[in-house]
Amino acid sequence: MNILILSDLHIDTCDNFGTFQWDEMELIMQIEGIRDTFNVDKVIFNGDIFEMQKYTYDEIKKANPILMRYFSDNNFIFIKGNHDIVCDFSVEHLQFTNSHGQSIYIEHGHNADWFNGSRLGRAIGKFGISLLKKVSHSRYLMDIYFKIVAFEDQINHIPKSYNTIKYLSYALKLLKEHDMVILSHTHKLESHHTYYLNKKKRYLNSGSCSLGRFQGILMDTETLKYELIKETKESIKNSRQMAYAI
Ligand SMILES: [Mn+2]
Repeated sequence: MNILILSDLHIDTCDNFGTFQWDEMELIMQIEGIRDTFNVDKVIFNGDIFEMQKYTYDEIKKANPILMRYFSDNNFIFIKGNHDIVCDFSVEHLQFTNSHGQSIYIEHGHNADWFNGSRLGRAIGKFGISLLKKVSHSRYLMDIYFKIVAFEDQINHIPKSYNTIKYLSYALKLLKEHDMVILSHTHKLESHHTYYLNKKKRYLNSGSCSLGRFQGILMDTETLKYELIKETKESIKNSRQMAYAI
């Protein structure tokens, strides 16, 4: 079975407080292109798909009617992230075993940290965001906020606090039971292989499709062969133009 894993879209209401930054049709065309080209059997959205810390589901739906219709018309799987934990059609995690007995485990990954993994931590976070929304017109206060949650680098927009060994050790704990663990949440596209408990183990992170990025994982669940997708709105546009030129 070929699966496509995408995560951390943070679909919002397209105001300047959000980070989605995708045109609905452009995103749908990109997903459909990959489904066709690679014969994808199942698309799995691994959490933080809807930015429900900042907006209600209805607000998001109203701002993205084509995309939300596309989601409901297709048989996609949605896994809960810390930003859309209240979503009523998503599951906590996904586990399946292939015909060779290899176990593949997929979850968003916020349970690795207290702030996002506990009810109290998330409530504090949500309260902070509601305050921030009120002051988002102030450049001065927003500058302070961006200094606090500083990105590790300006190109990949990975928050400093997410680039830690914490998620690697959490993945390693899960790998005691599974052969392949796929997390998201950190917005950092990565893959690690290791021999652990006498078996080859793999930890992948599907990165993020926010801020105009298109990152994810394509995987054949039988062979566990995979490919990391790393594109941007611009690179997609450029390759389309090249195709037209030919
Ligand atoms: Mn998250």
